[in-house]
Order: sequence, then C-alpha cells, then structure tokens
Amino acid sequence: MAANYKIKTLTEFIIERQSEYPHAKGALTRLLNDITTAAKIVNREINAAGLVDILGYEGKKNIQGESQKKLDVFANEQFIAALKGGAECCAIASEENEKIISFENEFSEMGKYVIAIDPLDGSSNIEANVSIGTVFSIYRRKTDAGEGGKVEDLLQPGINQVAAGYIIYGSSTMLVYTTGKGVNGFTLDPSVGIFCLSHPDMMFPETGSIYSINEGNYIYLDECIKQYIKYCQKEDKKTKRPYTSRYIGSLVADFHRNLIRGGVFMYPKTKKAPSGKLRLLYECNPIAFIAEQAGGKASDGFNRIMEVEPEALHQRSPLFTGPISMVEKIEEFIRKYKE
Ligand code: AHM
Ligand code: MG
Repeated sequence: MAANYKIKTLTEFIIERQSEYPHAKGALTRLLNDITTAAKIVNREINAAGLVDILGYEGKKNIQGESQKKLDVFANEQFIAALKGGAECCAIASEENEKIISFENEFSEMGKYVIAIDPLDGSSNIEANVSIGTVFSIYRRKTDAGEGGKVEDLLQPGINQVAAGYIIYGSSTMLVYTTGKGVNGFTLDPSVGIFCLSHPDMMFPETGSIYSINEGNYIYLDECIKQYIKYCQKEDKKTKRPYTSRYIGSLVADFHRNLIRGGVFMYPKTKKAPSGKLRLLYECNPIAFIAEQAGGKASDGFNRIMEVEPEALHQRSPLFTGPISMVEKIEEFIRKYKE
C-alpha cells in the first residue's frame, strides 16, 4: 500500500514561498540550491570519513594558526566551486581563507549576492564521529555589479543578512535556514539525496533548562560568567534549576540541540581569548539571525550581535544565544558583575 503522507521537498518549499518575495527573481533560490548541492557532497565525504584515509592533518594551518583537517579543505573547495559556478554570488568570505575570494568571471561579476561561510565548523570532532556543521550568511552586495565582489560587500552588520542557515552533519543531516520569515528545518533523505521539510516553523521554547559552555575554561572566565554558572547549578523548582549542562564543542550542534530542547549557548570572552573565540561574520551572525527568527536572542553580552559593525573579516565576538529570557538573565549578570 502506498504511504499515506506527502513529503515536501526543499525545492517545493522554496517555490511555494517565493510569492512572499515579489521582487525575487529566483536568485536566492539558486544560491540555496548551490549551497545544498555542495552540502550533499560534503555530507557524502563526512559519512565516509571513517572508511577512507581522509582523516589526518593536511599539514597547513589556517589563518588563525589552527591546524586544518583534510575535510575542512575539501568542504571549502566544494562550497567555493558550487558558488563560483552558480553566477549569483560575486564573492565569498570563508573561515579557511585569509582574504575574500572574489569571483572575477563575466557571469559571477553580475551576481548580486556575497556569502560568508564556515565550510566545516567543529571539524576537530570528525575523528570522534561527533556532529559538525556548515554555517553561512547571505548578503546583498554593496558595490555595483559588473566587477568581482569587494571586501566592503562582506563587512556588513548582521541585520543586513538576506538569508542565513546551517547544515548539521549529525545522526541525520539537516539544513536549517531563514530568509527573515521564520526558521524551517529540512532533513536529508540519504536514499534519494533530497532535503525534506521535517521541522516547519522552528521556535525556541520560551525558556529552557540547558546551559552550554566550555566549563574547562572556568578559571579563565570573568566573574559575571562564573556567577551565572553558579546560578545555573543552584536548586530552584520554579525556574527548573539546576539546569543540565550540555556541551559538544560544535557550535551548530550545540545551538541546534538548544533550539529544539530549550537552552542557552555561551562562548564568552576568556583570559585566553579576550574577544571570544567565534567569528562574527560566519559563525555569530548567521546563528544570531536564526536565533532571532526562532523567537530567541543573540548577544555579545551588551549588544545585539546583528547590530555590531564588522571591521575585519575574521573578527571574533563573544556569543550568548538562546531563548530571550535566558540570554537576558546572562546580560543581567554581566551588568551586575561588571569588572
Ligand atoms: P572551529 O571553527 O575551529 O571549528 O572552532 C569553532 C568551534 C565551535 O564549533 C565551537 O562552539 C567552539 O569552537 C568550541 O571551542 P572550545 O573547544 O574552545 O570549547
Ligand atoms: Mg568555525
């Protein structure tokens, strides 16, 4: 007997939603399509990572001085190739490249969009078969079409994002994205290679009982964060405390779990990382856009992440994101214990 349900594919969903953007001419649709094509190829390699000799260090360091794994390099190449061939995007900023990659060919130079991307975030988790992700932001270019994209096209505050999303390569592979009209999640059916709508209208629970932070950094944390951690661990039936501590060390996976279950993610500044660890352009901003669209909040402790004016491509920022009430509680602690 035929299955009594109708799946909605990502393509069907995008076409259905296109009427919400009367001026859109399908460019954004094609961009998302290029991104998901690359994601499927990356997914295939990740799934085979334990089988083939692809693990191990590539021998290079990225511009932050961190060792790159082969899969980082592979993912970076795949996303660049997919976007370069698509003619909608005129430049990319990637975690793996010091400078922007400007597409200087007659088609891409007419592209209206630029993309900031971390092609494979949390890649140190690959060896242990732990979830990793891709995170991206899409902006409209500032410079005129007709030339490759420029750095100023990418140095835009998060509020200018046209779309943002992440792909989580986990127990299943999912794409979660927003174009500013809510957040929707699609699970990859690996048998046919199609993303299917599985999590429509994703919203943070109003509050949660999970806190996610690398507590190994405790001695390097500011007093306000130490005090907030103590607050999380204190018993209080009304606020469901003590909270549960959950930390994967993979931003996409930590955020995704907290979005579904209700929890707050923190990567504050520490004595070792005085500006925080995560990058504003291609980690904090896309996550912030999704968080806000899912009814949550993303802050650097004082300011809305999406309003921070970027000055450099690889700029770092503290990040606190989750349900509004939980993020506001952290901000309260930061103000109270201001050092
Ligand atoms: P990466 O871009 O080098 O992979 O690092 C980013 C990752 C995030 O996914 C995660 O939230 C964070 O680093 C974990 O850092 P730490 O190991 O310091 O807790
Ligand atoms: Mg990263």
